[in-house]
Amino acid sequence: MSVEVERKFVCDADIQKRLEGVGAVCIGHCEFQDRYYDSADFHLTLRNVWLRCRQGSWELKYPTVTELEDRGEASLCSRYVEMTNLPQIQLKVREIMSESVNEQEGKEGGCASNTHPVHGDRASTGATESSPADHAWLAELKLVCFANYITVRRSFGFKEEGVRVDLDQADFGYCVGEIEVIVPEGEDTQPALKKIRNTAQKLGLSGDQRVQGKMDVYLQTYCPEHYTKLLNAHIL
Ligand code: V4E
Repeated sequence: MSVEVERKFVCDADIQKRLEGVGAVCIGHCEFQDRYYDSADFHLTLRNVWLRCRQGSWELKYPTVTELEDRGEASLCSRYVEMTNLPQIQLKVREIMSESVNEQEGKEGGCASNTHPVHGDRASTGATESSPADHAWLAELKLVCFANYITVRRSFGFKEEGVRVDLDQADFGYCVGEIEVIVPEGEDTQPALKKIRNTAQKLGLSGDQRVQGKMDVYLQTYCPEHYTKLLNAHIL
């Protein structure tokens, strides 16, 4: 497992020029669809746990212990564990879903009682693309797709090893940049935070306010009740 340390930033019209001006090189251009899953009462996301399927590959993200303990730079940088091994993801999700099952029983969900509205007319579970067996665990845990969007991403690399900048354009009309460094789980994240600070400085990113991610804007637009709950819980 690895930890993604990242800082989001507002993308302006000349960001690509500025990136090239500080020696960044375009290392790729891709498009991907993300489907995020949760229970009807948002058991996972209200615990800051994000389960998604990106182009058929599963990922689970949750904050590192340090992220939870030390919110010092949290408004600018975030540190999330990234799990990509499906059996491990299933184990972790089962564990989280089994926590306080009784406590959650009968509570109302943020968007709807048993399904979430999904942007556009795309499949709400994503189950159409794989065999039903692949999705049996989702059905068993009553997990449904609550967010579904496509991102067009341009990625830039620096000579300084390990720093990457992604410029994302989501299909619901939001653009955001991210400076990120991947750190093996358990390693100190301070050097990564420093690299991100240096890169931000070189790019002239002076803002000290937290920048909304794609999910913030998606939920604000398509699932405002749940968005408010996440804001109130200081998850977004
Ligand atoms: C972790 C998280 C969410 C899941 C989406 O994470 P994000 O890194 O924003 O998405 P994306 O598409 O850029 O994925 P990548 O390709 O980098 O893996 S949605 C909300 N969170 C929590 C969160 C937070 N509280 N603060 C910040 C700055 N980011 C994420």
